[in-house]
Amino acid sequence: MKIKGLSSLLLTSIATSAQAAIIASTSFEIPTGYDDDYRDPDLTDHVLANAANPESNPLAEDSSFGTVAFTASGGEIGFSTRFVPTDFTGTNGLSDGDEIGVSTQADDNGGFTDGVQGFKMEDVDGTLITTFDTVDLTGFSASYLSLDIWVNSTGWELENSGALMGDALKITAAFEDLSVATLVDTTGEDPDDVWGTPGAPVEGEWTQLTADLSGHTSVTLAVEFSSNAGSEEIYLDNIVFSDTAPIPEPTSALLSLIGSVFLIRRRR
Ligand SMILES: [Ca+2]
Ligand SMILES: [Ca+2]
Ligand SMILES: [Ca+2]
Repeated sequence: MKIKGLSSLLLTSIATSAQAAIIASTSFEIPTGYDDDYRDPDLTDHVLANAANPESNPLAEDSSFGTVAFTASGGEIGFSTRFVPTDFTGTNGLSDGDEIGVSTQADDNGGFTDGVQGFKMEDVDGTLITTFDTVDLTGFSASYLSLDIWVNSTGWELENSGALMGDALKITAAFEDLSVATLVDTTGEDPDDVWGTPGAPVEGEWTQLTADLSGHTSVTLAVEFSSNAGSEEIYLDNIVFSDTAPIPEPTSALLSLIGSVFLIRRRR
């Protein structure tokens, strides 16, 4: 698999047309959302199954709730989630109860940017990879991705426990020719140093991320997250594939351009 250079995807202009056509989207409003722990004793590399299991023993804390897979429905695209162990998985993984999947939890993120649900990952003790349905871009002369992301303001580690793999967030777009564009990769860096401008941290608030997908006939979005603490959490919401470039809010400044990716401060 070759890695496509971001320079080939430069966004050259921001259209002002109001006639945007939505090609595909999800706001995570259709799947069942939870504000609860998901538990899975399987520490091996595997695709996760949805859970809606009340405690069998109140003392055992063995309840498990989570929508980590979804078949496209109600106008929202589907997704699946895979757990991959890392050198800091130990005996934990998702067995210790982690809030992952479609979430109704709005107390720490100040509410979602669209509707009342989003998608959460935290305390994975390994790597979670959520892959969305491949979107057919055939017939669209231009196409763009927009997604909203909230990353907690916490002590993201470049190395966990000294010499173990660091916390990392990667967002990628895979195309019909098997090329892959990396939209965000915090490996070896603090999220505040990857996003935004110096002195303008983006942790602890919603950020809109957009990318130009024009010229491609299909795209598969994936979000990959490695972390090992409850405070290391992210939320996603309002993922939209459109034929028209997203228009920044009037008060928003263009904070940075990383290849094809605009990062726009979102003001709620
Ligand atoms: Ca939503
Ligand atoms: Ca865990
Ligand atoms: Ca960590």
